[in-house]
Amino acid sequence: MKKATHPIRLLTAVPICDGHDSAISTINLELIQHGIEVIYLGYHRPARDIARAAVQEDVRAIGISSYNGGHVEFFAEVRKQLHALGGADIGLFGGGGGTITRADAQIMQKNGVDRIFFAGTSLSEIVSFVNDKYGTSRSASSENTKSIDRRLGRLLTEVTSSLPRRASNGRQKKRLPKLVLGITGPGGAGKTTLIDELVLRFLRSDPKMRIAILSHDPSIVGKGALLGDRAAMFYSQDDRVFMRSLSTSGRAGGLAPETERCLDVLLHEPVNGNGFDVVLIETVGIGQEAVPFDNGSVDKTILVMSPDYGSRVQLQKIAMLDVADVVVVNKSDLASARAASSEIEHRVAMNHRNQQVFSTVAKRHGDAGVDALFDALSHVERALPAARAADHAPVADKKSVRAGATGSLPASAARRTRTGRQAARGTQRDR
Ligand code: B12
Ligand SMILES: Nc1nc2c(ncn2[C@@H]2O[C@H](COP(=O)(O)OP(=O)(O)OP(=O)(O)O)[C@@H](O)[C@H]2O)c(=O)[nH]1
Ligand SMILES: [Mg+2]
Repeated sequence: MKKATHPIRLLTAVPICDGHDSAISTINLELIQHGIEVIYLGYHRPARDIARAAVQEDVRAIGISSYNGGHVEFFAEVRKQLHALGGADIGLFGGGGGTITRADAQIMQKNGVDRIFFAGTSLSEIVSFVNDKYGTSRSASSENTKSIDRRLGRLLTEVTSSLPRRASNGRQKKRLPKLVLGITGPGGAGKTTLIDELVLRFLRSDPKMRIAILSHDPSIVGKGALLGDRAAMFYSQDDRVFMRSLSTSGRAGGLAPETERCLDVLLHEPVNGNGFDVVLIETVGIGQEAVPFDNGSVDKTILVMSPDYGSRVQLQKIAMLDVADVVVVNKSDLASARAASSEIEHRVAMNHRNQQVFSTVAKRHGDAGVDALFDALSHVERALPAARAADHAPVADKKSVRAGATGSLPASAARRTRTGRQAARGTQRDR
């Protein structure tokens, strides 16, 4: 079989009712140090969430660390869910100290588990197994599956590979009324936690709503990466949410070289049924100079900050503060938050762009600040169809539709023709 040209992608997790994550954290680290991309789902994860995530991420295999018993049934359930979701060709392996006996392991291997590792195994043996077993490219076996997650997962792999972009066969690039949000901010500010809370609210607001998330974590070209945003997500583990984790492959600025192609697939590919209503893009933790969505690819940019940015002087240096449509001061439960909010409000007021500032506690369920942010974003989402209609209308019509919308049109309508910064400014003027 052919040696794969891209890093092996694995998904790792700890089963439901099990908090033993120390072993898998050590193993994750060893794997990424050997050039493997690991999407870590975290602990206390049901079989369906593990299988769904593996299919969406289009990983080569799933590694499960299981210590609290029930492993024979649990691994079998993951295998069953993989079949149901069109991911029968995804490998499954794992370990769990002395909890998984050799007799159990034999049963598990009959049930579709590739290998179980026992206490005392060296980490290098695990890495060798992964390289030997999963280091070859796959044949495209599940193209006929009905599972949208599977087909979309495979397609994203195709467009993120270095192979030339698959021909689009002249498919119509009709821009449906979908809200695309770009969420950025320094590492650890709470971007993922906030996205998860927004996803919960979007899902509740409409029982038919489908959401896509493109999430980024850093990596160096040709090296492994820990793609860990899924571990901080709970509500986003839902059949109506499609999430894909991307590594930046050394690209500065917050996004990956393939982000735009992935967004194009999420917005326009026919495999995606009726498409997604909301697409959220999370950047890596950014530095002061980064302006990740400056190409106008999103409707709204949200800068998430934590109160511990330093002093007022630091605020003068953060480029995104000039560009973001919305600034979120997260972690408002911290002592320094009140002063931070007023400093940030003062700072953005100097831009004269009516940028909105919200104070949130994303880690608190049902937080009023997150509710207020969500309300503002849903308002933008509701205004999108009119905005897009205006964008597709002849020039003369556009003027009348825009005027008729009482100045509440979002920047999105214009984003194919204006730069992100221009679009963002237009939005603020319109509001
Ligand atoms: C550390 C530990 C804890 C820590 C966990 C810290 C953490 N965040 O992970 C703490 C103290 C918190 C803890 C709590 C509990 N624990 Co505990 N814990 C252990 C202990 C001592 C070691 C596990 C470990 O991490 N080993 C280190 C790893 C690196 O070594 P290893 O296990 O040999 O792993 C190797 C292979 O198995 C393999 N491997 C393992 N996972 C994977 C995954 C993949 C993908 C691959 C490829 C390979 C692989 O590779 C490793 C490299 O050699 C075990 C006992 C034991 N010796 O196994 C009990 C043990 C697992 N715990 C146990 C219990 C009962 C509990 C508690 C319920 C105790 C209590 N009453 O509160 C709680 C439950 C916590 C929870 N929420 O689930 C029992 C489980 C019994 C059972 N299955 O019925 C055990 C077996 C102890 C015992 N003999 O009673 N525990
Ligand atoms: N005190 C406090 N902690 C929070 C809040 N929101 C998130 N956190 C915590 O901050 C840490 C980082 O949260 P994430 O959501 O992973 O942050 P992130 O910005 O996505 O991080 P990266 O993707 O690594 O850049 C986690 O431990 C969260 O629980 C909050 O409102 N208050
Ligand atoms: Mg994150």
